[in-house]
Amino acid sequence: MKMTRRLFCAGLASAPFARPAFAQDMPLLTAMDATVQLAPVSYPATPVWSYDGTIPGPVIRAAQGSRLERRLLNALKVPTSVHWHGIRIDNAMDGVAGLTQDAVPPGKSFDYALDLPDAGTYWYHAHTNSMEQVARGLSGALIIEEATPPDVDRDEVLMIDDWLLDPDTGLFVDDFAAPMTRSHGGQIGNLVGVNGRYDYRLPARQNERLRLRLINSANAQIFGLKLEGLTGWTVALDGMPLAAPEPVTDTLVLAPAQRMDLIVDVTAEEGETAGLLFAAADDTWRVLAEVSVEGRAASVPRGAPQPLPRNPRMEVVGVDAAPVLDMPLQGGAMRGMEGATFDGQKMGWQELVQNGQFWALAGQVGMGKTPFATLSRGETARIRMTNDTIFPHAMHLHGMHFRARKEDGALGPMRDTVLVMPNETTEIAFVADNPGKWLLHCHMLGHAASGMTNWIMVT
Ligand SMILES: [Cu+2]
Repeated sequence: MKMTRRLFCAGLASAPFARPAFAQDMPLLTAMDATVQLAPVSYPATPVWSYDGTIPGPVIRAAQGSRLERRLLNALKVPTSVHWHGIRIDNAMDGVAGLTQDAVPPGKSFDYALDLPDAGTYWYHAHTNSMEQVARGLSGALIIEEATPPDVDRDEVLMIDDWLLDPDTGLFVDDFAAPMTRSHGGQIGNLVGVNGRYDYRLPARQNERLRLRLINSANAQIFGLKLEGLTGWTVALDGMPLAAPEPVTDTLVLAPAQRMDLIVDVTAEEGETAGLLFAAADDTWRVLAEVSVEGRAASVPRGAPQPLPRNPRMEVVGVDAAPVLDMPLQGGAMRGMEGATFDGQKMGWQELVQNGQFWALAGQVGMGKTPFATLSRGETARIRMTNDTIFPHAMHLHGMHFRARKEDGALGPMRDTVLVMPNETTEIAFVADNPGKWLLHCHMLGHAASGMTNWIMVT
């Protein structure tokens, strides 16, 4: 509480407005300016937008089945709101400015209170002008703990991000809205890091067992990852437990907003290189998080782990009989589209470009007045997303998790964000069991801001 109050005051000191009134007992989450050393120390520090003064924001841990309360206090000079990504949440708490709430003006607050039905790895981030606000640092991990956690020695959160910094000034390169990046793959940083550090290091002992909770909080970068000196199993995707742990044998792909829980045994000898590597743009593998091995925890590794306990409501039933709704993903550089509806008007490609819009979902650019689909509560629905663009898109559904349905009818793991590759079709199936207005959008945030955002209604 003392810490929270101190940060609260620090936030106010830098903000040009009067002290807002706030009631006592709800813990604060303060969106505030801060300065953080993201680049190596020989470079200048970076002014950021943060939660509670740190990049990433504080790790919020809560028990499955509990209720989480945070009072967002906006000490920034811009309006903001918080989205609790992947939580099957009460619609009013979803944090989407312009759909589920008004953005919180500077100096004002908003009380978030959410039930936490599912255990797993989630995250929270700004959902007002998120293309800029998330890039400037407004995100943090949200960890919902199982009543009976898996048998591991340590539980570590690795929030993977990239930052586009001017090396001379340390400032973020301020072209979040640049048409060039928004119409292409989105904004990719020139510095990659974990938990706010480009040189993240995790000390460990040989044969120690770690749970690694990977979160991709980057604006647009798809990370190809591999383990070195570690033997691992994937045990959950986007918070949701897999039916059986899957041995990590190949490159892991983590698209923006996706999460992946790994259980790893440290198999490297003391002094050997170990850690999480990522595929850099020049096709070399680079260390993302170094695991430095000192000493030994056990004489042998433990062998395959047990699956995590299931979450409730993980079945998607009645899929084969469910109607299929077509949602082509359209637009972007090099391919474009003939035209689409923006702001209630039919526009051709050139006119859309002049309006700073490059993408559409099923012929609709951005949120229209009417939803893409209206579903009855409890209904099973299928949405077939055909990627007619030459870029990958990480499609995220709010409020509910889905399973990808393969052509033979088999259902994939339950998750909330799926990567749809160019010229591919991904069909998602879900039970519309959560009433409200829910976004379905690309999590390449520049794409979302220039057309790739739609919504569905569950009544
Ligand atoms: Cu996209």
